[in-house]
Amino acid sequence: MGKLLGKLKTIASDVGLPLALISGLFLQSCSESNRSTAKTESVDEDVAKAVYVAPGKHDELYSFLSGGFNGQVSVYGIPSGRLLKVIPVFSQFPENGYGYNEETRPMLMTSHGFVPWDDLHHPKLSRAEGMADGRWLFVNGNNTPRVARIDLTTFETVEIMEIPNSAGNHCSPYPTNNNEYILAGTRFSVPLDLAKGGMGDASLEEYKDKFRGSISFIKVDKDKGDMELDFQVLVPGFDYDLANGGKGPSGDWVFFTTYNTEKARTMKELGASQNDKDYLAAINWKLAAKYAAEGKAHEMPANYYHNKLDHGTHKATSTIKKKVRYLLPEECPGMMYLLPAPKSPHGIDVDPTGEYMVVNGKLASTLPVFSFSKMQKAIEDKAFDGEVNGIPVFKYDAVLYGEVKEPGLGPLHTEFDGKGNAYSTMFVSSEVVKWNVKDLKVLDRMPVYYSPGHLMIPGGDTKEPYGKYLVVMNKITKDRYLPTGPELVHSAQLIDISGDKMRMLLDFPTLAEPHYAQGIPADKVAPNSVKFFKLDENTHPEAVKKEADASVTRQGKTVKVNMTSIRSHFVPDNIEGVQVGDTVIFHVTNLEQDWDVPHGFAVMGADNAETLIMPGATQSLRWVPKQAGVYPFYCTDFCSALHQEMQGYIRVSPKGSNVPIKFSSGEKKPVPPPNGGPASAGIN
Ligand SMILES: [Cu+2]
Repeated sequence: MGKLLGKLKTIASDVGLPLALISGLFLQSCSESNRSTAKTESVDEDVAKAVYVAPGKHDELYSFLSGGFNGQVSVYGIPSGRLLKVIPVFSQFPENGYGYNEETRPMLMTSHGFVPWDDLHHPKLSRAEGMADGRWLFVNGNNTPRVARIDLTTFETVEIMEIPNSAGNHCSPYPTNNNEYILAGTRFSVPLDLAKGGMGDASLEEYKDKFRGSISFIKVDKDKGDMELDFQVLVPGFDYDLANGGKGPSGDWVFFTTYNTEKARTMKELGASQNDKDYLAAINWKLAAKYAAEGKAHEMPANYYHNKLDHGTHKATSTIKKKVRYLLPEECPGMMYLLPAPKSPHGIDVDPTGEYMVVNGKLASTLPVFSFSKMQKAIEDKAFDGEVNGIPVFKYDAVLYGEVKEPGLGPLHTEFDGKGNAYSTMFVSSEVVKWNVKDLKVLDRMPVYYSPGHLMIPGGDTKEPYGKYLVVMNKITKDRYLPTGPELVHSAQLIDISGDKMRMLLDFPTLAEPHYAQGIPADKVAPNSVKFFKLDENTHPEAVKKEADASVTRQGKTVKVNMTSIRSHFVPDNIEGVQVGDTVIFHVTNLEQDWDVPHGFAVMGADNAETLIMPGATQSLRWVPKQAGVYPFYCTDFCSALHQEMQGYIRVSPKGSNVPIKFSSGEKKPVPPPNGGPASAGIN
């Protein structure tokens, strides 16, 4: 390692650190084959037992991995690494019709129109007293700035809020210890037009004067989880990377890493790596909230969407917000400070005691650990080294607890095991490094495959980590799996951290590119799982609660089909009177009151995805037939032995024809028993 670091430093002094980073990757790929052999030897044979979850048994923990560019969250069982669910958040999802059907399309509305994609980076579990409570999962949309809430009783996205005055909502979403606020910071600074609202038009040459960042304070309803953008803090025009909340003594504070304090606007790769130190920004969120409540906040015009899924109707509605309040740090003394932090920091992680703030500088050779109590003292002593936009900058030594020396190359992110140890990912040297928070000594290293970004210890960002496992999310998987063309699957690795030395347990492939993850013991989530929606609580205006009430009605050029589904038929299943160019809306209510019996609905030629209707719910599919004919529709989700028979026909006649609306579904009579078994009631 010393040799590699020396090599990197030599290159770094000649050609600049960003190039050194790339060189680091090169060195890594050169030594891949050696590394692979060494690693195989160090995996002990009985690790299989540690991850084996027998058929019929459940995993110990849930883990929620961000999907990165697929806009989804994937849920894996730990320790098995089994994929349990994919939750679409910012992406349309053909599997269940999310973002395609009429009920969920409003979820993806933004001030830019319908945006059915995003780059989802960081999941964060809701909290009670600084501990994950398993109620909700908050996630960010990095590209079109949004924050979403997933309800963990249904594993559905129930709320999405667009964030105004933000571009690249990367530094997001971080809950305070009782979800008082979810904090969301901008990645890119942009010119803000405070008079007209939103992004202004400015020359890029004016970056240094006109561009600003924003940190959004989103209030969360204690009982229902509903979000509301309370106010923003307009911060200097840097780039904001990650955030983390304090705990215990530092519980009133949130910390944000910044890069590009140079305010470079071009070739940022080089331009944003000139300063020896960037900043860790510290905001006292309680004081900010107090300032906002006491009238220090200004108001500016805004235009952003807030989309919510109603529990009873299972329908989303969009509200457009036209104002946002903001605070200026220069007007709010004591609210915000800057700590000098080595070059381009990524992760900021506060240890379980709330005293130590670890900053992972991607281009730094040491890992600085700041002290919260020293920071408090430095405020008292006014140990400042100038200011930026009226925000005091601390003297480095006044707030530094110490540095971990030669931790590895390219430190990215740190989590804690609750036993006084920290674990950091080293992107360039592809390893996880364990070190002691008190004496800052490196205790152990584990090579991983390859280029790890974030790692996750379940509860590792809370005040009491569940320090048994560590999941590391790797960016590159060369040679770990069967090749699949130019692109290989991304990968997570599960490491046992219960002993003194780390033990590699398992590789498991992941969907898209996970950035961060959260983990929680299964017993905090599983008991609250919804098994089906109660039909009598379904308040969807188009719901049909019994087959006798099914109907087909025409209103002008729209034909509304209010249909039911139950194993193994639709009512009605014969429909006539539709014409080419009509808009047909199928409102399908699933009458089942049983766990795990959704029915799907798809019709030939529809340019939309199917919709998958959960038991007790109503979902709607819009279809515009373009040619005359008789079109089959059917259930897409296997539901019973007679699933193939769960189908119907809809007749489409030429425009202007005089075929009247007609619908039926036959009469009930016994279904002939298979092999002479007992008959059951059915329809033919
Ligand atoms: Cu079915």
